[in-house]
Amino acid sequence: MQAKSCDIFCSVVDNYGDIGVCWRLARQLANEHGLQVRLWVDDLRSFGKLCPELDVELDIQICRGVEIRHWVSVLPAVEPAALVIGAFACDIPKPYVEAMALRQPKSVWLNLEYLSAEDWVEGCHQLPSPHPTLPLSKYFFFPGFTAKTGGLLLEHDLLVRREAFQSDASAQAEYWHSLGVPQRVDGELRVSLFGYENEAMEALLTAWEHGSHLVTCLLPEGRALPQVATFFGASTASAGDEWQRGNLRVFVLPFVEQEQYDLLLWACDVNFVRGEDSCVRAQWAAKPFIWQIYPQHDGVHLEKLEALRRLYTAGLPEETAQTVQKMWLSWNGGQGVATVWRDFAAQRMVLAKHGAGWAQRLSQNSLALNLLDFLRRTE
Ligand code: TRH
Repeated sequence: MQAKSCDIFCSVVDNYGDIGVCWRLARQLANEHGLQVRLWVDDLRSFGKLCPELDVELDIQICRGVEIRHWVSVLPAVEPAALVIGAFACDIPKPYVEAMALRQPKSVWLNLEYLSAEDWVEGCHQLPSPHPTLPLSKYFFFPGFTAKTGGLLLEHDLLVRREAFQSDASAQAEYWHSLGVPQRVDGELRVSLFGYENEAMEALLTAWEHGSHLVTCLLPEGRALPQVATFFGASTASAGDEWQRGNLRVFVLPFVEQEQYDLLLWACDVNFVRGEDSCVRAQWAAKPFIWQIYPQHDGVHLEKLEALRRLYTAGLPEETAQTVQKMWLSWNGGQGVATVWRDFAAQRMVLAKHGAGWAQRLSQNSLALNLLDFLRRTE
């Protein structure tokens, strides 16, 4: 039987989240579900950061079982796929959309939306939007955290691999060795720090410096790096740099290939994450995490932050839930990060246990399976 075809369109707006989600989805549909996937991306350089084997000069290439197309303004005339996914409301070229309507059977057209834990998502998931002139509907597909949403991206064996890694001390030791980071000492806390510029950064680093335990901070190269470098009085900084002040030491890591980033999240005790995709990966890692949400001008991001916080902390003791709330708020433009950090770190065992159950519950709702189910029902 001929494999079902799928076109994913990704326009890179900012950072790595858009391509991060699309690349993950493309690999999963191709490698776990046998679809013939073409991924159209307008910015191959950003993509190349997550997938170093990509040749950014090529307009067409196959990578990890996915056909990657450089999406330039005029699309070549191609047969549209059975399943067409426009990521994050990107504009799919008009001639291609017209061809989708003519296809027999017509293409099933989804707009993959940004992730949000807000209540309204359940009501909007899978709603159709009829095309104004063509006999074709676009459906809104909302990822999410509850059973009535489209679920989350999760590779079929991820939780098993994570558990194996987290219960294997020598695999972890080997991992730290591969990064050139010293092995753990008693009482030390390992923290990964992936974020944007942050007003609370200096206060947090100072709290770590003067804390009672050694904090080893693993910092991927990127937007948070200049602030951390300034804290240590360094005028330039890059992967491989190491700094220490008091009880804080920092190792600057290269931005690694997407699958390798999971290992960092699995190996650390606490993870600072941002945006969308790294936030989900931190939840699969089942370690306490602090989310720096992608900021929006009108402050609506704080409602999204609180929506996930509410869902995630349900079932935790009130004191722990409040600590998570204060920690997330202080890291997203609020105050008092130094004090809250001490409380947060003290609760980390409770949070780690909770995180494992939370990941297990979320894993019941797979975005890729939901997409395929929708395709079967709609075709
Ligand atoms: O890069 P981001 O800030 O992306 C953001 C968000 O997606 C936001 O919702 C969106 O509106 C905005 O872009 C335009 O954060 P995010 O979503 O966590 O994406 C980062 C990706 O980078 C993720 O797929 C993990 C990956 N990554 C690596 O591959 N290697 C690394 O070393 C690190 C640190 C991350």
